[in-house]
Amino acid sequence: MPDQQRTLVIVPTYNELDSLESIVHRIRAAVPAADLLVVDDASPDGTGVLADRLASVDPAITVLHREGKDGLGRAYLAGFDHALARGYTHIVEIDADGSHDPAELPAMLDLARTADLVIGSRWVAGGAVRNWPWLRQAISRAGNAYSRAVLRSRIRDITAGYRVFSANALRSLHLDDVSSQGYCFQVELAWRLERAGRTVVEHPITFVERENGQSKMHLGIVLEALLRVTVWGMTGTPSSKSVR
Ligand SMILES: Nc1nc2c(ncn2[C@@H]2O[C@H](COP(=O)(O)OP(=O)(O)O)[C@@H](O)[C@H]2O)c(=O)[nH]1
Ligand SMILES: [Mg+2]
Repeated sequence: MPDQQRTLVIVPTYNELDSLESIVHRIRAAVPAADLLVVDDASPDGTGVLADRLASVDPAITVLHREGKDGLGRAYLAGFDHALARGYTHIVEIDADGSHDPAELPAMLDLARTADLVIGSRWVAGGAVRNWPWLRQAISRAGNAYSRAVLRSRIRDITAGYRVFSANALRSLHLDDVSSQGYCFQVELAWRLERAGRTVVEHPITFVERENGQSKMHLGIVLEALLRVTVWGMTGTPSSKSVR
């Protein structure tokens, strides 16, 4: 990792008790100079308690406890506020369930030296998915194809949740205006940056389906994305006015 980068890796959690310790150790091993923020939404299974225990023995780890389950987008927005207030230059999004291999992070952070957003992408050459149910693959492929067409985007994996943002790019977005709550949040941020002429690059990854715990994906999340993307495509908003 380049010396001038100060990186915060944000790990959102909701009921990830059986995954958290492993992913935290893998992240720390892959990017030892990076700090790590767990954003837990009061997981009933005690994930937040485990996160506190991990933080108590590693000063690089901090835990943000939120009052209850409030969606992935809002968890990340809280994490971004934390990162930007503390002067990090690069902010990483990564799932807690092991689907995103932290070993890709040095390469992604290297790309982030000259990009505003680096997406760990399943749907570019060299990218892949492993053990993902066909329905999830179909939703992802269809969602990306629809977004590309309706939003006139060039991004192949605009819903991906494995990312590096430059702090400058996040600052340029008016994060208070971000309306999406669920996974559509990922589409909104990437599209706003792309429309503003920011550099968005995709780095091929192999996405591996979780071995422990349950997915939080549900029909409402898909419908939110479908509705919002359709409206954005028709109205042209969220407008580039929202990006400095
Ligand atoms: N803090 C928080 N994390 C969430 C929430 N919803 C999902 N996550 C986390 O977001 C990541 C991706 O969720 P996951 O259920 O694996 O989604 P999938 O990979 O699309 O099936 C995991 O680390 C989850 O624990 C939420 O409402 N709050
Ligand atoms: Mg998952």
